[in-house]
Amino acid sequence: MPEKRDPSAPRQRLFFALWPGDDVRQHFAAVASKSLKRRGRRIPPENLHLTLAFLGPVPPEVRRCAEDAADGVAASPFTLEFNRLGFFPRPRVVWSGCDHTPEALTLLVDALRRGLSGCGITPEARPYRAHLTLARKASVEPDFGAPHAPIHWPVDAFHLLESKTHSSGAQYKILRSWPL
Ligand code: 2AM
Repeated sequence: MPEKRDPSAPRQRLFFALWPGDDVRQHFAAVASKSLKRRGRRIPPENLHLTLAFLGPVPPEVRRCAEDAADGVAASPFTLEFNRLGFFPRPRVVWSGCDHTPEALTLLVDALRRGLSGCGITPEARPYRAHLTLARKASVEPDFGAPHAPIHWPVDAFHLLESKTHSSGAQYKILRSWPL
C-alpha cells in the first residue's frame, strides 16, 4: 500500500499507455481521416495512444507506488497489428483494434493491474480489450465495424502519462518510460 496520504497534496490524472512513434501515428490519422470523415470528435494525431491501465486523479504517494509497481514489471516486446474499426456505444467511441491480442500485451496489462491493486487502485474487472480511440462522441450504428488497412506497431516500451484537460482539449505528457 502507498505511504500515508497528505490530503492537501495536488493530484495528477495518470494512466499507463503505449505511445506510437510518428509513422504509426500518421497511419492511424490516415485511417481516421478516411473512415470517419465528419463522424465524432476526432482525437488529434499527436494525442493518439493505447491505454493500458487508467489510474485517475491520484496523489503523489500513489504515483510513486505505481512507478515502483512498473519498475517490477517484466514484459517482452511485441508487435501489434491493428486492422479493424469498432464502436463502444455508451461513450460513443470509435476505435481501431486488433483481431489478435499478443499474449505479451495481455501479460503486461495483467502485471500492471496487479501492481496497481497494491497501490489501492481498484483494478478494472473487465478483460482487457486493446482499442485505440480515434474519435469520441461519434454517431454511428451500434454495430459499426469495418476492416481497415493493417497498421503494424512494434512496441518496445510502455509509459506513464499525465492527462490535463484544457478548454482546447486534452494534453498528454509522458512522465516516465519503461523499456520492454
Ligand atoms: P481510451 O480512450 O483508450 O478509452 C486518458 O484519459 C485515457 O484513459 C483515455 O484516452 C481513456 O482511454 C482512458 N480513460 C479515461 N477515463 C477512464 C476511465 N474512467 N476508466 C478507464 N479508462 C479511462
